Amino acid sequence: MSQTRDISSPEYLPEVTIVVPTYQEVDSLGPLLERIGAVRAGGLDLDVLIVDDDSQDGTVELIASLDLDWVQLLVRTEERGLSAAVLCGLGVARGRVLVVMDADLSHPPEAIPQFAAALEEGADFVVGSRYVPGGTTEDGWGVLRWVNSKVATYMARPFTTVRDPMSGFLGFRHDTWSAAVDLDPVGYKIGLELIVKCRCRHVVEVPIHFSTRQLGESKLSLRVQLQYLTHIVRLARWKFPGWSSFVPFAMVGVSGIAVYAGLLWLFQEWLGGRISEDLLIIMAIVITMVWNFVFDRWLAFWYARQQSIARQFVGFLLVCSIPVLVNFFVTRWLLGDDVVVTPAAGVIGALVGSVAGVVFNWMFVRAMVFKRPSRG
Ligand SMILES: Nc1nc2c(ncn2[C@@H]2O[C@H](COP(=O)(O)OP(=O)(O)OP(=O)(O)O)[C@@H](O)[C@H]2O)c(=O)[nH]1
Ligand SMILES: [Mg+2]
Repeated sequence: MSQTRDISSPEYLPEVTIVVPTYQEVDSLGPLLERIGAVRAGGLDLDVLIVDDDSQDGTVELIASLDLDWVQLLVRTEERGLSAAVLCGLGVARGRVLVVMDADLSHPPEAIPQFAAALEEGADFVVGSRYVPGGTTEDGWGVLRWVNSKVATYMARPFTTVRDPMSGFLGFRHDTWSAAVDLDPVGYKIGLELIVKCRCRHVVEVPIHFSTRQLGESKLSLRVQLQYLTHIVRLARWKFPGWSSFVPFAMVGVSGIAVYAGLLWLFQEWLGGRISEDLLIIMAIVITMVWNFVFDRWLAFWYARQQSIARQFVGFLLVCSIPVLVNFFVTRWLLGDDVVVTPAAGVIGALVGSVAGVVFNWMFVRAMVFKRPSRG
């Protein structure tokens, strides 16, 4: 198979291209390529694309000295970052099947023929998995890392039922990758991004033994882990745009009730008797509206942040004025008739206003104030 082809010819297309992102992995690359070489010798037509972020640790020299015609090194000097390096590699990879794996010998290359077979049998995407029967991790994982991995996995649940969505050992057909839309990975978890954005339905998990890195240093910093949260939020906004907007909207609404009741109470304590009750309620309402506007714009209507804030604010005030009026009169009635005392009056007033307003506000604010920019 691989031996009979002229792999330097531009017409040559390997069956599998393995993309290996590296940053200071010179110690691992030799043993890794040896093991991949054995898989290749076993009959799998493959080439390897190493995407190195200018490690300057002898990687370039090592690859040159090994002189393997099925290994290509791409050095990126402009930027750094795992996901970007992987995307860069995938962009030039030519295999019919694409595999992504770490360089640090955590992922067994011997599993790659199984990846190819699963894709052949109809899988859209293959994940080398620690958490399916037969999959294992090495002893000695600290509790912290284990908890970290579990929490991250649960956070990925709304997007995929894959047991090990954090895995960096991935396989998919070239055409699946070509169909990806809006790829925008931050940080580390390119697998999750690809499963979601390539709209993969049939994901197969191949059990692997995940070895703890023996050589070189981990690049998994706290910053990278925090980026995962940003990534999850972005994915949610992409996959569930309605809910990702409504849930923060409702939460901001609830927070507004607390702010309103608190302000009303505070103003009564400070200013009660010195200014009219109406003015007091109006002050609390205005501040609460500013609060809701700021947080709604930030969290619920993130996509409209490029638009004019002044126009949005005026629109917001107009749309919200109806539930606000309900709020105002209910609070005034409760306070005026001494039916209940603050802060209960504030809470009840705001609750009635909110219930009246939440659906109304949601529909009109979305349609008239924070308009979605058209795609493309
Ligand atoms: N090109 C490139 N590769 C990176 C970058 N950060 C990490 N890598 C590579 O991505 C793979 C995974 O990184 P690791 O540091 O092993 O991350 P991990 O597997 O989550 O953590 P440990 O195994 O504990 O170190 C390795 O092959 C790294 O060399 C980067 O910024 N650029
Ligand atoms: Mg690793």
